[in-house]
Amino acid sequence: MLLQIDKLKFVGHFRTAACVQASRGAPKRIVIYCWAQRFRNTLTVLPNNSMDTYRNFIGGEWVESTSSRMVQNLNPANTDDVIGSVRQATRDEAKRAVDAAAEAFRGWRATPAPARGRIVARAARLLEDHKEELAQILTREEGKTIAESRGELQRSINVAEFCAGESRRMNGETIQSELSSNFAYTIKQPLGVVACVTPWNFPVAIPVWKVAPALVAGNTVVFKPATLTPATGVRIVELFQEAGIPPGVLNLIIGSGSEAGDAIINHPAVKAVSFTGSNQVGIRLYEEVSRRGAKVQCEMGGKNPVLVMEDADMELAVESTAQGAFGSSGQRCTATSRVVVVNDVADEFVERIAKRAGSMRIGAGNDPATEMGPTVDEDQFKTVLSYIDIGRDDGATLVCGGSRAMGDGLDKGYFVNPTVFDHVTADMRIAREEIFGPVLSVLRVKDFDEAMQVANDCEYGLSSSIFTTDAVRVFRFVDEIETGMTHINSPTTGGEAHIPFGGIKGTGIGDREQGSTALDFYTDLKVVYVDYTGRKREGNLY
Ligand code: UN1
Repeated sequence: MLLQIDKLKFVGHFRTAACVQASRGAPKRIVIYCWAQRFRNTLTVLPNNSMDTYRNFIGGEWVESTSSRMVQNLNPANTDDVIGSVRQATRDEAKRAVDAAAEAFRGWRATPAPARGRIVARAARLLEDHKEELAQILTREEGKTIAESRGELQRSINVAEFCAGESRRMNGETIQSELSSNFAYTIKQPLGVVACVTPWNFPVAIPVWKVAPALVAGNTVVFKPATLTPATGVRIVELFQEAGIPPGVLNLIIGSGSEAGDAIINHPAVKAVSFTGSNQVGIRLYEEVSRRGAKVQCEMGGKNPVLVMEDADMELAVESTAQGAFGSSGQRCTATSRVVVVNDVADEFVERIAKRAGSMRIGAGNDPATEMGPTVDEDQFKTVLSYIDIGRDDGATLVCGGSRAMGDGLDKGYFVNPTVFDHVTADMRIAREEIFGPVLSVLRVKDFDEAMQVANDCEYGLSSSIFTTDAVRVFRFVDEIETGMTHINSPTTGGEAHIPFGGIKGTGIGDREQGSTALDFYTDLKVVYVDYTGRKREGNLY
């Protein structure tokens, strides 16, 4: 990983080489600093034993955890590549982070929103300046392709820019009264300390789309990234620090959900928790946090259907479905996991999607030729393979994939072949449960009505898509599909920074994230009645 020299502090001086100390503490890297008459050059050398041990950021200080519980941060494309190690933060450290955030709240709340927004705008610039560096880290620790990582970085920059702009639009309403010389208005106020608990699959974009609006709204934040992706989490916080976030306003705790996470979400000073992750964790978190009256926003699983009608542009339907199902190795809550296709075109669709899946270039994400990277870790890898077994056992027809991907350079990573099952029925587990891997289920139906019924027969409601050229069907689909977001003739994945994101049914709890709704979750609405008659009220106002 290439480090920039301005991030490092020299501890010696000499013409050819210097030991440097990482600005955040213990010796970590050796930089050889070459100087010659005509040029200056910096090289970064990472000795084998010089892995990062990620630190927590509490009250403006980078502090090493005292915990003895360590986990390694591995490259899922090659587990010999140990990126760093994580000491799982203790309950006490988590509590200290919340206390620091609580202490910083008064000052941050009093900072005008546009001034808060300016810091977030600076963070957006820094994300842009470090886009390639962060994309490389993302690919190395999460596995997605470098093109996907760059896309995620761009989306994060867009979100930060959008939120910075929102700081100048924290407007309320002025409302006419039933009484003369009276009116009412509303103001948006910050909540206090909020916790942002984020998953590994979008380890830059999701933290940014939670932390940026939380800060703009005037809250102080404790951010807990997934322990599988600590390096990106640390880098994001470093950039916000560099952007000028005051001490205590943004804190980082890297640790397990059961210990550090539990301590954060149950701390009485935490007024709101924004969570993205599995239903299993999200529902438990919701029960606990809402019980003590704090706000909760959960963005959870998906089982997103694509409908393919007989009048679809087949090439477009196949390409878009492959993109949605196998992009990010299917590890997106908006990934396509079901195709509901009418019988007339089912054979053709299955043949073409299987061919496309079989031709995908699988490999390490940092190879620009790679189309699909690995699954994120051993657990996820095993889960995906076990769902493939379940599909087979339940009687679905395996059309392609269905196994670990083997071959040159793949044996040290968690690669799964893109998999397509045909003749899946709505009662099968692979049609109902979120797999979070490159596994696509094809469900055949007789017509549009049956397609709608099958598509909606699902506990989740995040995203969906239809491929048709019939405008009547498009609008019936939009009307009837039970998902929070839907796409016409395009993949189920993706979203834009200035557009609300989220699902219904079992997918989402609480306000929508991003876009015009981004600040709703992070603010309380106060209503102010103003009476400027100067007299005792005569009329009846109930
Ligand atoms: C996207 O697919 O556009 O965890 C982003 C997830 C979602 C974010 C996905 N909350 O996959």
